[in-house]
Amino acid sequence: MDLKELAEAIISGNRDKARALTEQALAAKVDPGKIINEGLIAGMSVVGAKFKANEFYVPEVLIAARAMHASLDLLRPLIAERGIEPVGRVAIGTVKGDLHDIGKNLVAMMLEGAGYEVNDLGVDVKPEVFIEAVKDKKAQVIALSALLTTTMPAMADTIKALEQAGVRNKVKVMIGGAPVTQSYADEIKADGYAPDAASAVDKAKELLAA
Ligand code: B1M
Repeated sequence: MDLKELAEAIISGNRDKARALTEQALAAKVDPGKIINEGLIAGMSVVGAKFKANEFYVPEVLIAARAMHASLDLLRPLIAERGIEPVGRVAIGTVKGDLHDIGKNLVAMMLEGAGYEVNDLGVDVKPEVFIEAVKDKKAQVIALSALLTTTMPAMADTIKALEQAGVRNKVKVMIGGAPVTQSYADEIKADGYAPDAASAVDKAKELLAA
């Protein structure tokens, strides 16, 4: 079965079509891993590229992600049942003191669309919660978002707390958010910085390959 139509439904944000095509593919006994790769990930990577190129804006990405989730909701139980391994495990959150979550949610959606298992820890996340995600949930990448210059230091605090908990070498730390820069990432010894949601997917891939 050709999954291009599913990818197209996701790109155009057609939730009902994405759900119906996923049901059809499952009825035709197409492997859920293949549906994810050739339908969901293929679609969301086009969305990411268009977002980077300013051809898509936040609303289009949100609508595409909604269609992607409609399909993923049908596939999730089968993924768990068949033990299909995710591309990687990411724990994401907006740092302590910061309540902005629109950008963080976009990054989470793009990562999910790229095949990552994403543990969204929410907003105002204390360093201890990130430590738990590494210890208990085996997160391989910690993704920190901050939108305020006053909460950027919480990124450095989180990295220090990971060091003090003895888990810094078990995880890659990626940071982002409007006031965050590559030079700030270098300063606080984060492993990577991404300027936008699509680049965050590339950066996670790069960090896990390293
Ligand atoms: Co706030 N706010 N806000 N706010 N707010 C800003 C950030 C601000 C720039 C507005 C301004 O003054 N011009 C300013 C910060 C100034 C500064 O620090 N220099 C500000 C302020 C001051 C505040 C309050 C302190 C206001 C007050 O109460 N006096 C307060 C703080 C509350 C708190 O957090 N403790 C506050 C509150 C709020 C609302 C609750 C009203 C609301 C948030 C709603 C929500 O998120 N659910 C809000 C909003 C909406 C904004 C603006 C208008 C928009 C932010 C946004 O969602 N952008 C913002 C001004 C602006 O940016 N125009 C502003 C869209 C989003 C898609 O972009 O989040 O940058 P962004 O995410 C991008 C990239 O940055 C990147 O990818 C995303 C997509 O490409 N990215 C990552 C983000 N995280 C990443 C992580 C990664 C990688 C990439 O890897 C881990």
